[in-house]
Amino acid sequence: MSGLFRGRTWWKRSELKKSYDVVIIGGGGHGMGTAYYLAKNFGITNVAVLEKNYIGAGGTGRNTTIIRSNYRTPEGIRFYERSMELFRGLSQELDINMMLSKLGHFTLAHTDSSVRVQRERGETNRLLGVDSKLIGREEIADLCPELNMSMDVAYPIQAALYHPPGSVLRHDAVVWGYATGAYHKGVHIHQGVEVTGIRKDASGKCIGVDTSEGPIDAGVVVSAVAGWTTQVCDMAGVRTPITNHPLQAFVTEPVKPMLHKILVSANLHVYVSQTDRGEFLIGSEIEPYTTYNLRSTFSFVQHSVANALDLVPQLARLKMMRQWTGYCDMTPDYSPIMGETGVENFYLDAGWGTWGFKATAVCGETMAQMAATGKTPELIAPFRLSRFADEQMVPEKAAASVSH
Ligand code: PYC
Repeated sequence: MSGLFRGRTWWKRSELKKSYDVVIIGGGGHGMGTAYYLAKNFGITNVAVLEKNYIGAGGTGRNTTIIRSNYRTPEGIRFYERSMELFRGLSQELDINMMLSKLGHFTLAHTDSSVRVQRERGETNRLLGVDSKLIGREEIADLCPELNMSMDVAYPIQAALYHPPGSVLRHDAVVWGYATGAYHKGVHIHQGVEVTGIRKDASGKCIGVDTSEGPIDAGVVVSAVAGWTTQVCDMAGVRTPITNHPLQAFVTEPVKPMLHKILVSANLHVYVSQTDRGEFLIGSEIEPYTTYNLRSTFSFVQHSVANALDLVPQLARLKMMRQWTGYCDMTPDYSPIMGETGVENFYLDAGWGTWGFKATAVCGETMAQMAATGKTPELIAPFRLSRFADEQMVPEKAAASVSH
């Protein structure tokens, strides 16, 4: 028994049982959301969430906290819009203040081709009822006077996709809210328990997991481990096209509220927002190499500071406070992989790259439905693993975070 992380929670520790109806691997927002909606929507409470580290240790605790639904494909837009709907009611539902701030989101375009892409995104967004449109320089300057609109920079801002519902909310509150909600409905949450194998019967059907604390039988196993997906899938004999890249970010010292919009630049590959605490949160694109090394790099700081200062030069004198790195399980089309895996009763919630936090709520809801019914919910059918073999990808690169 690994005692390291036991006892950190405020709730009573549950006994690790030998058998559960559903075992969820991964105690991040997606895993906890799945457990919560299994209990809430389906009355299934004989559920264990197994987390090898502590709750929210992975991508859930290492993101920009941005939620938005201004994606490029109809499949992506519908999916993330459902997440926004769920997020809006979550503070009340889970009785924990998520501190949702509806700031509005700009995707800045600095080249003609980017303007075309943002215009197309806006049109598709509006067709599907999502508030988002291309705006020009004057309106940008009006809505965000802090932005540097000078023409005397390498890439002047030409236009922006403006998405007024774009918001930030507390990532820790989301995972702890779901965890607490699930716990009070009877779900067992086990921190410090590592999955070491996926158990199958002679026919190849998944029947449970091996763990650092012994084998556990399960009717259904859901993997929601983001950066660790390829390891868990290897245990199950499931092949995915995922590669794991590091993504870095940093925050400055806190100052008075100054920037009231969330900024992402499609061409400079940088994002900037000001947190409720007053810190500026700045980051850029994933690193081009694959690794499980979480070391921060100077080249990242150099690149993202230079680009952030092109956008908001007033930040020049702020001190950097913290820098961190997370893992991104990248897919070829920048859309997630959800649902069936080819191994009966083993389901996948993966491929979250740099866009996983905003999907937390809808993933919880849909993966719970998948685990409870064995049927693929319509919203996630386009994200099936088999789409790569069938050549039916869902190309989201133009709208997934800073990856343009
Ligand atoms: O999807 O909005 C996003 C995002 C920004 C930085 C990383 N992901």
